[in-house]
Amino acid sequence: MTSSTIRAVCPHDCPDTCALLVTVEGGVAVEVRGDPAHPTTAGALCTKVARYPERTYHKDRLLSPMKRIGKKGEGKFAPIGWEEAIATIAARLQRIADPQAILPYSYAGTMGLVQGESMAMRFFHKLGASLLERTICSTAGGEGYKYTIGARIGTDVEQTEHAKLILIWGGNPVASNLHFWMRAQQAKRNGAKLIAIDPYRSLTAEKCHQHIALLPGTDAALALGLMHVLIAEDLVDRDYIDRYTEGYTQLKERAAEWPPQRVAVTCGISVGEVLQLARDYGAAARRGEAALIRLNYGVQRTRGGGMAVRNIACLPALAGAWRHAAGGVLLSCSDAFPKDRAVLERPDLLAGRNPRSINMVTIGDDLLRDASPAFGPKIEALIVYNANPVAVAPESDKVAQGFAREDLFTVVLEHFQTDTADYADILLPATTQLEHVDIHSTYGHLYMMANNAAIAPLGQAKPNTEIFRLLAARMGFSEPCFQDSDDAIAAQAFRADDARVAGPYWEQLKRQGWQKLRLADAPFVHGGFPTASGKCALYSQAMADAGLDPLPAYNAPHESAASNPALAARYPLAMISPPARNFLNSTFVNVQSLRDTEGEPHLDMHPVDAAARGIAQGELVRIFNDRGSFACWARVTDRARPGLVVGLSIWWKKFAADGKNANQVTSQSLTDMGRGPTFYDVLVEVEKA
Ligand SMILES: Nc1nc2c(c(=O)[nH]1)N[C@H]1C(S)=C(S)[C@@H](COP(=O)(O)OP(=O)(O)OC[C@H]3O[C@@H](n4cnc5c(=O)[nH]c(N)nc54)[C@H](O)[C@@H]3O)O[C@H]1N2
Ligand SMILES: Nc1nc2c(c(=O)[nH]1)N[C@H]1C(S)=C(S)[C@@H](COP(=O)(O)OP(=O)(O)OC[C@H]3O[C@@H](n4cnc5c(=O)[nH]c(N)nc54)[C@H](O)[C@@H]3O)O[C@H]1N2
Ligand code: SF4
Ligand SMILES: [Mo]
Repeated sequence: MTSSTIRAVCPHDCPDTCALLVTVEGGVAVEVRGDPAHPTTAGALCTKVARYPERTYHKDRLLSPMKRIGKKGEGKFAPIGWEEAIATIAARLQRIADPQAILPYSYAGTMGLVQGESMAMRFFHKLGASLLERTICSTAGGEGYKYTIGARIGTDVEQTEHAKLILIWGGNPVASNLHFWMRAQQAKRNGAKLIAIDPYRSLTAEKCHQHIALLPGTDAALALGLMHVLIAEDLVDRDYIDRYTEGYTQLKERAAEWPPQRVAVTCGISVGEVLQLARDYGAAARRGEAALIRLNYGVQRTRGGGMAVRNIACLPALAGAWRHAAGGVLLSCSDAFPKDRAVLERPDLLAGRNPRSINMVTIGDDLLRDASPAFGPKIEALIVYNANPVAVAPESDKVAQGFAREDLFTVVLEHFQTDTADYADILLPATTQLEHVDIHSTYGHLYMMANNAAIAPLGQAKPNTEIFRLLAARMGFSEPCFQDSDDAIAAQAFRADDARVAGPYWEQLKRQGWQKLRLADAPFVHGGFPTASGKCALYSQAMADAGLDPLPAYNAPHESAASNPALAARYPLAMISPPARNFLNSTFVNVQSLRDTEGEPHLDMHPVDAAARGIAQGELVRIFNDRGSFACWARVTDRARPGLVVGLSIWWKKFAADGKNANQVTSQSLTDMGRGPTFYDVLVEVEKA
């Protein structure tokens, strides 16, 4: 049998974007390995993607277009042909008078620039459909970071092992950023100190030298406390501040309002923890050692998440940590890639029209809204791809009610019959990464990545691009861009005239698999921040212009004992639902071997909180608030600090005893910046089920 090795890329929403080597025998993908030659992948994959063939050849893969034959949500379908599927969708969309009543709903099921928002957005732009604000993950922190630094650019992950102090702030890299964690462990072996800042003793926090378990949503206050101590104890780098920052005088006044005592009370930690953290951080930078902050998305899923990231991003400039290539901060490096959105998505096809935007976080409310002058037309058609909103969007009861509307026409492009697919009128089989071409930028390393198709599409599955090409043709869209092949789109994804790319890249990238962007080793050794002033904005005029506090501040959670005592009297426990190690958001939940490892849906709670409610280890409990309830199995453990419960996520509802998951109780309230979700800003009560 002929055997070949194909260069591919992990498509998932993970900062690591691994380079894959796919072994194909007789047209079948038999093994997926990490490329040992790719510096950040280093030959290692996480357990999830090592199982990619198991997912691809899963017995439940959708292999034919289908139409609904049962009630919405029931999940009963009958196969139809592609011709009937495309004709039905086109006819239905053409009957909708105002195209703004049509809404795409997509996120990062694949991070590929081709199978993500290329042909799909061309189609929706030409149609004049509502725009989707793709806010469900990273916009709060992204905006906060940009106010301070100017763009989502940070420390190169390949420098990690040279750091001497690493703050892992709001992230659990053992589960969700494995290849950074491998390097952080190398740094540890080289003598670095690792400190986790996380309300929960995660798999990562337990392996760090120190764990600071602050209350959820209080990171902005901790950062203010660190500024206070750095300034009071003269641990700041005045030369760096003078040259490369703006607003230090105003910042000093603001930081003076946050002495360690106040910070300790706000964050629910000790004064000693605040002092020690500031001294560790300032002293490392002062000694000329690299102090690195791996800032992650755990800090930005509460109301004040934007400000928290903005504040934390000020710290390296204050301490002069950017002077070292391994110092500074890494949240996301996605702006390092010169993506050509104008070519990929063709917003010019709007031709002067200015459709409304719908925030994907509030899809629950928005699906239930009637037409009004403020809102525009009622949503009549929803086309979902690369996303599973019925499982992942907040306040899930409302989301499910919206999807169940009889007058809503729903199309879902999927690999599997997810909780969302159950509500489709037309369900279309999409190809996986092994079956299509793509090109990737990343948010955790600095390589352009090429994905070659390893195998032919299974059954009748088609790439997202091909499905939108067929729809465009059926609807008579005649612009040449609707005929671009996936290969042609990939070749246009990055701006070849940008110095970081330096010329046509695609043919070579396809053969090599990966290619590092041309960038300096350290981004801000000599300032050069991509802000309006070129300086790190300790005071931000852009924030003042946007009606925000221009200085670092603390925006308390929507729901916490301190910010809403009346609510906390009824629902005294804070709940967070961060990613489970064996799933990727809701992807892989249906892969049996991974579900077996993850076990049943569970809720971690502190022994004191469990005892107060008569709850014993392993008992079924009900978690509830005014928005809804869900059931899972209690794990009594001091991993969760008292007053906090933790339900690792995101489970498919259909695999749970009561058909529900953690998003039953999460809220549609938004963050202070970026209109992002507040998944970890939730008060609940727990009782025996
Ligand atoms: N295995 C796996 N990997 C994933 C994912 C997955 O589902 N599974 N999801 C992917 C996606 S979409 C994303 S966005 C990234 C997310 O990547 P990260 O942002 O690194 O997310 P987590 O790994 O869950 O780490 C979040 C940590 O923040 C903590 N946390 C919660 N609230 C707060 C808070 O208020 N302050 C602080 N300091 N910490 C808090 C949680 O307890 C958790 O340990 O991971 C990606 N990688
Ligand atoms: N409670 C709670 N809720 C959360 C979070 C949390 O921490 N707690 N995290 C939030 C975050 S950070 C995020 S990013 C979102 C993630 O939410 P989503 O982006 O919706 O992520 P997934 O749940 O992984 O669903 C992606 C779907 O896309 C499908 N897919 C993958 N590749 C393709 C393809 O090529 N074509 C098509 N048509 N489909 C494909 C997969 O099969 C999968 O079902 O969830 C959010 N929801
Ligand atoms: S999910 Fe992340 S760690 Fe796992 S293979 Fe994909 S990119 Fe690598
Ligand atoms: Mo995410």
